[in-house]
Amino acid sequence: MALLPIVQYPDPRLAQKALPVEQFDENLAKLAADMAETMYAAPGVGLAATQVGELIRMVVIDISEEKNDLKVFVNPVIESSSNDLVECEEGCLSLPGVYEKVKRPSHVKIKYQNLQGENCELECDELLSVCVQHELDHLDGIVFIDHLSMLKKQRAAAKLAKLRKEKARAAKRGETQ
Ligand code: K1U
Ligand code: ZN
Repeated sequence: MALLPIVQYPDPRLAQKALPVEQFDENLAKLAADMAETMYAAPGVGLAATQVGELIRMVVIDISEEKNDLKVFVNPVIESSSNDLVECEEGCLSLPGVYEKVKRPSHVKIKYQNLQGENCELECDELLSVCVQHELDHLDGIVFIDHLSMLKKQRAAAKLAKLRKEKARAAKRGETQ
């Protein structure tokens, strides 16, 4: 397995729409395993193939405390969404250090394929629902700050740039963060 570099905002690849997976082979399984390793190491609770520069429709998610409930969704589609919305604070491994509240449907039902190409369905609520919607957005070239007002989005992007500058300065001084 291998750790993959995570594409950072505003890299234009994050704004591209990913293509459907057609081949369910060992290369796909290897990418899923590498994405899972990368997600656990970050650490994060989800990762879309887009975030590792692979523009295909696959995401990995594990919201368990023990990090032993890996879910791999290939060609996922939201079949239905609840009318009620919830506001949750979200983060993103492509925008490290930026956290903002986003309103989304509280429940979603998804259809997807597993790594063997079998058709599956899953009802999602709470953190899984938020995470699924966040990761599926990545496959459509949407990052969570795209859901904010223009002003809040600009502030979030400015905060990210400031954090990066601080990190670069600290690295120059030989500090670790
Ligand atoms: O898409 C990503 O970059 C992953 C993202 C998923 C996500 C988190 C929270 C709300 C919506 C989507 C992350 O995992 S950010 C890191 C994070 O939230 C986290 C890290 C360690 C433990 C628990 C959460
Ligand atoms: Zn993200």
